[in-house]
Amino acid sequence: MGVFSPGFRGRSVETNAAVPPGQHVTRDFPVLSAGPTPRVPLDRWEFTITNESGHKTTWSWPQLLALPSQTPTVDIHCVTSWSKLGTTWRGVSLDVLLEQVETAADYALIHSYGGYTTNLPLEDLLSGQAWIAYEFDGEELAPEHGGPARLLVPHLYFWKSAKWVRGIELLLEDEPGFWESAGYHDYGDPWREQRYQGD
Ligand SMILES: Nc1nc2c(c(=O)[nH]1)N[C@H]1C(S)=C(S)[C@@H](COP(=O)(O)O)O[C@H]1N2
Ligand SMILES: [Mo]
Repeated sequence: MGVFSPGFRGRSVETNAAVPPGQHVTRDFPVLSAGPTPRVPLDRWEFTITNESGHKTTWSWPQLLALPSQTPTVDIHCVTSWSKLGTTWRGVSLDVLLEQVETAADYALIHSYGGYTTNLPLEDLLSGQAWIAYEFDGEELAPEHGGPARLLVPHLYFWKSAKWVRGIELLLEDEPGFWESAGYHDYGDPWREQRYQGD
């Protein structure tokens, strides 16, 4: 991050340098959902990690909120070409959740309420790179943006940040999710412009 004079913020060379190739900065927060917004009452909400042997570790809503949280400020990059810089969230690091799970898996398939899925290597969920986020900009996460809780994995294109997250399936072999099965890139690194299969 460079140093900005206020009048130039948003147009400066420094700002453009912070955006991956083919992306433009927006100040809006567009909503991109492949289907209707699922509504899950908090007393029935749960989040489950299933390991490769089928063993399940489940957190209720109060159990999730009782875990130590972090407030990452990160840039997000949608494959449709908008990037939003400096977004602030609150959530539980996947390091905290996965610490409670025994696994030798290399891959993760994320499942959402409503049926959306997306895949990524397990290591991309670790080392301070991913959160189960339940606040955006100091407010509870709005339903259209994935509330009550979504995955936040900002170093990959934003389709990997599954809204209305309900669980993670740990797998020995990679399995494509919803957009990955429809021709989008298996990994989706915005800095390498991995938008589609073959990029
Ligand atoms: N469950 C679910 N998660 C999802 C999606 C979706 O359709 N369903 N869309 C993805 C895509 S393509 C993007 S760009 C972001 C959009 O998040 P937003 O609507 O909060 O901007 O959510 C991702 N997570
Ligand atoms: Mo997207």
